[in-house]
Amino acid sequence: MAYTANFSLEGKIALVTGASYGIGYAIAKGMARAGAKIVFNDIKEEFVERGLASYKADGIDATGYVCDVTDEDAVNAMVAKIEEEIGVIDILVNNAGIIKRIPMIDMKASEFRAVIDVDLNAPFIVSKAVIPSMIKKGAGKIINICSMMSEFGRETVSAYASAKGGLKMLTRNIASEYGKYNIQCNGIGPGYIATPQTAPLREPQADGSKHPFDSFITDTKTPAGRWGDPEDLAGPAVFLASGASDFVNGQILYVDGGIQAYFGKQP
Ligand code: NAP
Ligand code: GCO
Repeated sequence: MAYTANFSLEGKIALVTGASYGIGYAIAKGMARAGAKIVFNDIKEEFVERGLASYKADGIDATGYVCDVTDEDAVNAMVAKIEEEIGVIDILVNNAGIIKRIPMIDMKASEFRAVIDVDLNAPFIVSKAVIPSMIKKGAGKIINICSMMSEFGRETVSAYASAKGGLKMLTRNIASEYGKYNIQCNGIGPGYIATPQTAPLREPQADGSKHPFDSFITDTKTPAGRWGDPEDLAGPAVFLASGASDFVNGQILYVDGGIQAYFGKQP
């Protein structure tokens, strides 16, 4: 048997949350290419439909559900429906996420709570919903999409950094509590990736020049000298979803073009 068979996801069912587009979509596409059956959700029917059309165009027979990942009853109902219609979820990717870029002292508590709800409470809710069947099945893979902000702060992202820092520790705790059931829970920490979420940071200036943050990322902070593409995350996700990573547990795999290793371009 070719060694690459260890990276196969044939016969596995993968739920990727918030995967109509962006990072979730790229991860789901990579997992489909490795043989997984893709199931995804989005908060709006129109986005689920749009996602299904994209998957179909890419030759992927995905199944989509409308579900707000912060709504525990809706998540439990979705997981029960998936188990009834498709089968037990072997791989969960907690990808759905939001960010609000507001200086902390200007941020309303409700805005802070909204980010924590999607980026931290929801991975707890969805993981809690899928783990019992993984225990019964005797195996499972959970991948939490963390962030550079699981390690660093910066201006205006207090809620997001708090959530993603918490998600790193939730990842480690799930690994600790459920590793004995052959469930591996790891994180992926993307660097700066070109998606709708970061579009405001790449918006060209009125005079057509690069956004200062765009230059900051490409010219000062990232050794690769570029923004990441969502596709850059697919291979690491397939690895963490496959049998090749069965003894990897509680780790955050940073896919950041070298940002974390780099002090920053010297003057
Ligand atoms: P994105 O383009 O904003 O996509 C986020 C996805 O999550 C959308 O499909 C969105 O659906 C969905 N979503 C949001 N709230 C939801 C909810 N309550 N229930 C269900 N779905 C919900 O973001 P992205 O850049 O692809 O990021 C995906 C993940 O990677 C996020 O967790 C993000 O924090 C993380 N990340 C991103 C970067 C980056 O540089 N882009 C770097 C590190 C980590 P709607 O369109 O319906 O809102
Ligand atoms: C920001 C960006 C980042 C990225 C990502 C980096 O405003 O700083 O949105 O937070 O989304 O999380 O890893």
